[in-house]
Amino acid sequence: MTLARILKTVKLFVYDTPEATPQDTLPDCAVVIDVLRATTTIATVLAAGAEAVQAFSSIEELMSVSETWEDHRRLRAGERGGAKVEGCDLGNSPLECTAERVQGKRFFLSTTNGTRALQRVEKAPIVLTAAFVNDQAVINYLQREQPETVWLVGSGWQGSYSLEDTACAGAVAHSLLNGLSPSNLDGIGNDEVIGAIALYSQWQNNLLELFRFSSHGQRLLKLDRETDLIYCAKRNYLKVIPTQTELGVL
Ligand code: 3SL
Repeated sequence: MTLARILKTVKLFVYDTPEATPQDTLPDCAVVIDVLRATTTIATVLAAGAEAVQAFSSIEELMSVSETWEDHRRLRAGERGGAKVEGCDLGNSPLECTAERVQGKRFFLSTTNGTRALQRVEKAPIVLTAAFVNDQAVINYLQREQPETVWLVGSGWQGSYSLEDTACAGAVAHSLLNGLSPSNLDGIGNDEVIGAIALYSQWQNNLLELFRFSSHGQRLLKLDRETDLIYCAKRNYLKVIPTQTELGVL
């Protein structure tokens, strides 16, 4: 008798925007990425001790659901076009989410693209969020749990591609597949995986520079948010793995 290890191989797909994801199927695990800045903020808020993050694509819905929470137990964060939405306590800067501010609170969040991307895959059995600040924690989770099909979904900007989200997808794919080699072919679900790994490999030691080139990085620089870019470029800074339960809504 010959005995061998069963090697489960992950099948990875990268979708640069939520709109690019297939409509008729879902993966075992969807990882939503919005490096600038929604998923960086989500990881920061949870690491700082918020009770949960509840994400909404519409501000109106955020306002009406959060209304039922007492004032001292909630924070409302709303962003459109990079700026804070009137009537909210916060915009979408992770740097504003200190432990003193968020600890024990429910964090109601609506952003231009990130929360829309979450909504797109909310019915997947496992939904996680990733950014560079918590990339290693998410990679460790995927290596440990070994879901068979994984989608890495960039949030993009209003339907178009965002460099920083695809680079982060590339970081996760690079670790899970151990770089690109012919022995990894089984794990590559679509060509975007190869493109994302190539992008990440080119910029992995200079993420801040990449953010400065990106259209959303430039938008944030115009809004004087350079310190946000610097923070979002930190690698493996937080150990948190945001999942459906902690995200609250999904
Ligand atoms: O689009 C989004 O979801 C936001 O993260 C954009 S911003 O960085 O807050 O401007």
